This record gives sequence, C-alpha cells and structure tokens, in this order.
Amino acid sequence: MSAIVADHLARSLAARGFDRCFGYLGHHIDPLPQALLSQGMPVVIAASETGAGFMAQGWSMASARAGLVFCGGGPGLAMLIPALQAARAEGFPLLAIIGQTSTTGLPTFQDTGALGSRDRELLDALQFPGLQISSPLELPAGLELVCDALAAGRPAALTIPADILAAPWPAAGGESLPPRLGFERHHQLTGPVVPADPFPGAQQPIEPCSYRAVVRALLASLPSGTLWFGDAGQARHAMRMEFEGRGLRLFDCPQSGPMGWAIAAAIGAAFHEPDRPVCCFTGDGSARMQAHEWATAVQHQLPITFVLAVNGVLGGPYERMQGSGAQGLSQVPPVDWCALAASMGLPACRVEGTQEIAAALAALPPRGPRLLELPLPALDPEVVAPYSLSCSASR
Ligand SMILES: Cc1ncc(C[n+]2csc(CCOP(=O)(O)OP(=O)(O)O)c2C)c(N)n1
Repeated sequence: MSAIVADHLARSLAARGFDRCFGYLGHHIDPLPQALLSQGMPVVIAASETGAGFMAQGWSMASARAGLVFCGGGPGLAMLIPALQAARAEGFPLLAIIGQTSTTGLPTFQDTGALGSRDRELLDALQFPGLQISSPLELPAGLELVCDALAAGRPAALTIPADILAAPWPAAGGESLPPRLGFERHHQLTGPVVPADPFPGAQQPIEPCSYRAVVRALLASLPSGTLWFGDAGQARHAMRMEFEGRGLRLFDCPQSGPMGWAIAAAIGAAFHEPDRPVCCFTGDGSARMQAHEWATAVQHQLPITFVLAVNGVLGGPYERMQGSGAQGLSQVPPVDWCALAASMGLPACRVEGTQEIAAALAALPPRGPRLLELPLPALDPEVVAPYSLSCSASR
C-alpha cells in the first residue's frame, strides 16, 4: 500500500521520540492512529477527548517528556478544550494533532453544518500556540517548529485537514519545503516551562477524619515511590497542604484545576510507569466528570488506587451559596460508586473513616486498579478556610 501523509507524520513522530499517544477517533483524524499503530506505537483510545488530553498530560508529567494527543475537529476539538486550556495555563508540553474539515470545503458528517466548526477560531480564542498545515509539503517544517516549542516545555497544536492527512506521500512536486513564513500560525509558540521534581516517599501516623487526615492515611498506607495526583476541590487543597514541606511531588493543575483531570492524568502517568503505584484523590463532583475513564484503567490493568471523597456537594459553590437559597444547586446527586465501579470491573470498597483505610487497601487487590470510597464533610474547615482565601485572592 502506498504511503500517505499520515504515515509520514507517524514516522516523524516516532523518529522524534514519541512512543505513546492518547486520543479519540473521528473521520477527520482516523488515518493518523492507524498509521501510528503501524509504526508500532501504542495508541490509547480514552472514553473522551477530554480524558485523552488529561491522560497525555499525566503521562507527560510522569515521564518529563512531551505528551501526544490526537482527535478530530468539531465536537472532538470541543471536547479537547479543557485539556488544551489546562496545558496552556500550566505550561504542559503537549502536542495536540487535530484533524480538520477537508480543504475541499464539502460538508460531511459532524462538520457542524454550514457555519462550520470554527476550530481555528476556537484555538485562536484560547490563544493556543500552533500551526495549520495547509499542504503536505508544509508538514516536515511544521513538525519541526512545534517540536522546538515542546522541547522548550511548551504546548503546541498542529491542525491538519482530513484530505491532506490522507493525501499520498511524498506529495506531488517532491519534498522541497515552502518558506516557514508560509504557515498560518494560531499563536506564537511561546509559554511557561514545566519544572521537574523527584518523587520521594513518606511515612506518617494516621489521625482522625478530615481531607488532610485521609491524605496522611494514604501516605502511610501506600508504598514510597507512589505517584500522587490531586483533583480540583478540597482533595487537591488537602494534598497541597500535606505535601508542603515533605519533599513530595504532587501532580495537579494549580492554575486551572479542571474537575476530573486527576482521574485521567493518573491513567496517563500509569502508562508511563506501569510498575509504579499511582494514587489519585478526587471529590465526587469531579468523579462525575471523568469516572467513565476508570474503565480505561481496568481495560489496561493499571496500578492505580482511585480514592473518592464523597461529600455530596461541590465544595466551593456550596460554601459560596450558603444562606442564598440556591445552595441546593451545589448538591451532587447520590451515586452508588462501588456499584458503578463494579459495572466496569473495578474492584471497590467503601470505608467509613480514615482508621479503616489501611485495612481496606490491604483487602483490595494489591496492585490495582482499585477504588476506595469514603464519606467526608461537605466543608472541611481545615481545608476550606485557606481555600476560600486563595479563591478571593485570585478574584
Ligand atoms: C471542569 C470544571 N468545572 C468547574 C470547576 C470549578 N470548581 C472547582 S472545584 C469545584 C467543586 C469540586 O467538587 P468535588 O469534586 O465534589 O470536591 P469538593 O470540593 O466537594 O471536595 C468546582 C465546581 C472546575 N474547576 N472545573
């Protein structure tokens, strides 16, 4: 079979050291995952583009290398946006390859009708750095530019129309390249750089129930060398507070904090470190957004302990709406999380307090994936007071 542009792109990505990718399928982009697989690169198909983007970020943080995510345009890009926004805000070196409507302009399924999906305007509005490939001949130089940005620890996007991705390679006219200035840039390939930290372990005594006590119990129960992920809300704040001064690295998104990020990012990290324990601490509001990715952890039998704090509310909104008559809006409807986990084949256990955590973990399959669920207060004063302060400071 003769090579197409997607084959060349896949070969180039492999040659540049990418050896794992995350994504979601769609007709704009499908030739790329097929080509990546035929290069021998493992391709992880997540439950959604958001999950795929967060996984690529977790993988990138754990490996201290650039992450790779692909998806189609239109609804695909729309679902990737939380990950792109986090990558830009936190300075993750993430390469997003986004398939686009064909240059023939013919509307096809999911091209979102006559108005078009406005993907490039979306990326522009996000000020997400990247390039639009509008001819196969631009691909090598375009890839070089975005990889330069990644090497400096910055995110970048390559958008490629579906017909160009599927065009024959080498392109008619040979391999000579157009001048770099011919690219349509979304935004400059600049941004902050991600710091790298070591991952030492810790042993601490267990104390009574609170978000911070849960973190201490987990630190005492899980092996040193565990990779720790904190989700949005009180779980992340408690981890930040407990990790400070311990020399431990917490993987989180302090600038943007997308809910559910830690579930998918922990999965991404576990793909990089399949023999290393990973722990992810999440609230029930955040879990509602990404719990479907537990199935991805089960599918690949990843060594992750998901810890779920069930407090029945979205902590921050619940606090802010106190006394307003609107507080009911911040409730999280009850979910039988252990049953949900069981439906995905995820071993799960519910405990009533921090003192039961060690025994429950010992009773669950040791390696994971596994879920530990426990009730926590709607608002934990130990965590909420500094949390409120940090929110008002950032307003
Ligand atoms: C995608 C997304 N939507 C909204 C927010 C704003 N937000 C930050 S934390 C939070 C509540 C989190 O609730 P939960 O996960 O249950 O944790 P809790 O604070 O209750 O412990 C909200 C709504 C966000 N960070 N990300």
